[in-house]
This record gives sequence, C-alpha cells and structure tokens, in this order.
Amino acid sequence: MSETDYSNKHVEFEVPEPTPEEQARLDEMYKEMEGLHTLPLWRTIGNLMPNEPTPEAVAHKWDWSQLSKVAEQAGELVPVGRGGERRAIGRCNPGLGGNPYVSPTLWAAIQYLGPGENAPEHRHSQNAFRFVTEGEGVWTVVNGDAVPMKRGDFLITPGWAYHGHHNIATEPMIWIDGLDIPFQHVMDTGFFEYGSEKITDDGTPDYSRMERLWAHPSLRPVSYPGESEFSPIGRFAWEHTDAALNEQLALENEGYPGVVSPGHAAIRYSNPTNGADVMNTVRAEFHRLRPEAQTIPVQEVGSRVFQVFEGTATITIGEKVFELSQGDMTVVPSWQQWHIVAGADGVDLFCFSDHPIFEKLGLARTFTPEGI
Ligand code: GTQ
Ligand code: FE2
Repeated sequence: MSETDYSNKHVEFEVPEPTPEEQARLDEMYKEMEGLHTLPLWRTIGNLMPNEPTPEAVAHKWDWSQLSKVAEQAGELVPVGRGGERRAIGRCNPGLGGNPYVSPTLWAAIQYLGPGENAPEHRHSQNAFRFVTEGEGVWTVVNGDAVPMKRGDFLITPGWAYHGHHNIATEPMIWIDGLDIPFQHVMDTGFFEYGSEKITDDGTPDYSRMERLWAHPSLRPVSYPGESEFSPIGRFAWEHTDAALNEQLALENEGYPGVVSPGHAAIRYSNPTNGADVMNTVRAEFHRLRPEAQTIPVQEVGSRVFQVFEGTATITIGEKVFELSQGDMTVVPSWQQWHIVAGADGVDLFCFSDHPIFEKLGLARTFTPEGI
C-alpha cells in the first residue's frame, strides 16, 4: 500500500490489555450498557459499517417446473378468497431467515388462478406488478379499468390502486408478482384495505382504457399535463416490448448504435409522463441476448431479479453459477457481480430491481470491472 492510499479498511481495535480489576469493571460496564439497551460502536463497527456491502441475501435459483407444480397443488387444495386474498407463493431468499423475501426489499411470487376464480379487490401502499409467463384469459381490474393479461405482458398496480383478478377462461393461469413488500415491512410504511365485493364482469377487453389513452409512442393526451409519480399505463403489451428489442438487434446488424453491448438488446418500462421508472420503488426491464452473446459484468448496489421468458442462459453471480431455462428465476444480491451468457438459441429475460429507491436517495453505485 502506498502512502497516498486512503482506503478506509477497518483494523482490529484493541483496548490496552486490562488489569484484572479493569477487566471486571469492563465486564460490568458492558453488562450495564446491555441493560440500558445500548451497544458501543467499537464492538459493532465491522458489521454495521463494512467497507462494502456484505448482503445477508444470497444468490439463488428457483426452478420453474417445481414451483409451478406446487402452485397447481395449491390450486386444488386452497381456495382463493377474502382474508388470504391471493393464491400467491412468495420466494424466500435462503439468507433471509425464512422470510418470504426474494431480497431485503422485494417480494417475488408465483400466483395461480383457476378457471372461473376471482381474487377479490383490495388496495395497499405496496407497489405491485405482474409479468405473465404463460397463458391468457385473466384480466385484472385496476381502479375500475379492466386490464387483459397475456403472455409477455407487463402490468402494474401502483400503491393505493384498487385491484382484483378474474379468470374468465377455461384454463388456469399462472404469472409472477413483484412487490416492494419487504421494503415497506421493514420501513413500517405499509397500509392495506379491502375493496368492493362486487365482481365487475365485462369480459376481457383487448386494451385497457389507460392503454387506449396513453400507450401510443411519445404521444401524450393534452388533457393530462404534468408528471405523475407512477405510469398511468397499466399494461405494457408484449407486442411493443418484442418489437422494440427486435429493432435494436436489427439496427445493430445495420451498424447503428442502440444495443447495450454486442448482441445484448434491452428496454426499460417507463412512466410516459416523465420518462422515469414505472413506479417509485421498482424498476422493470426486458433483456434479449443473441445466441451465445454476453452481458457486460456489472456490480451494483441494490438487488436484481431475473426470470427467463424464453431460451436458456448461464448466469454467474459472485462465485455462483446457475443454468437457467424457461421460467427459472434468480436473484442478484447487492454488490455481487453478475454476468449472463446466452445459450445456443439466445435468451429473453424479464428483470426487475429496487434501484429507483437508491437512485432517489443518492445511494446508487455501479461498477463495471471492464471500465465500460
Ligand atoms: O395480486 O394483489 O403476490 O396483494 C402479494 C400481494 C399479489 C395481488 C401478491 C398482493 C398480490
Ligand atoms: Fe394486491
């Protein structure tokens, strides 16, 4: 280490060797501090203020085929209704003490709704989204607006929006839910209310009203000026996501910029009133990699979740390596480097994270080891 290296590595803090008499007084003092519900910094600093994040959450993979099987079982054995509210099974990060937290901030569930079933309306301060991996026929009512759900669609129900789900098809449907439940639980900011018991049954429209109003490229209705804290669009239809990614790759073939790195196209779902993330606490993206293409290795503050929509990939998170195929989900804990290599047919990945929280608070930090 040179003299100009000011890196603040914690060193072992040693109190001068106490005499037996001093030791007895020290023991007594620490006991008294404990009784007063206090803890001195010099005994905790290494854990409380590490040199860099040391997440308790671990990198982990949840297998889709196993999870969808238990969701089907729950469909046979557990009714959906008031009280339980949703037939949703939350993923528990093995490092987080058995809590249904995929990361310290995020909840990621698999939700199952059988034909003819209704998940009753409610609302809460937690921000929520759905991403549909299979099937269609369910629609979700958001503040009275019926929003259809189809494979590849990304839907949001921002905090305080009333929402219920209805399956009017003849087949069961499964999708993933993402919410900021752990964040709001730890911060004690969560509120929850039941909504109407009435089931609005207008059938599934092709497009929700808010899509008809807002989902035209860069064309905002003049009747709604100003910014809103979350996207007024409740459904980001797959056809737009797919087209945007295809165009990025087509432009790459034509020699124009637009991809993240060679063979890696990506879009971020955004709030059309201000270009920011769709909701205050959650970021959502979709990534497409050409066969055998790779992402640039990234290390960043916050946690990121990937789910394979189609294809296969290998993801390296810190020291761990996971093979992913359709529906599999994996979580990247804070400050662990991640790197994805697509399989022989390429890969489509849905991705969500808590990064907007840290960007708003001035805590975001990203490091790309290759300096890109
Ligand atoms: O669909 O409203 O996975 O409120 C967790 C909490 C889903 C929902 C979840 C919820 C919902
Ligand atoms: Fe909900």
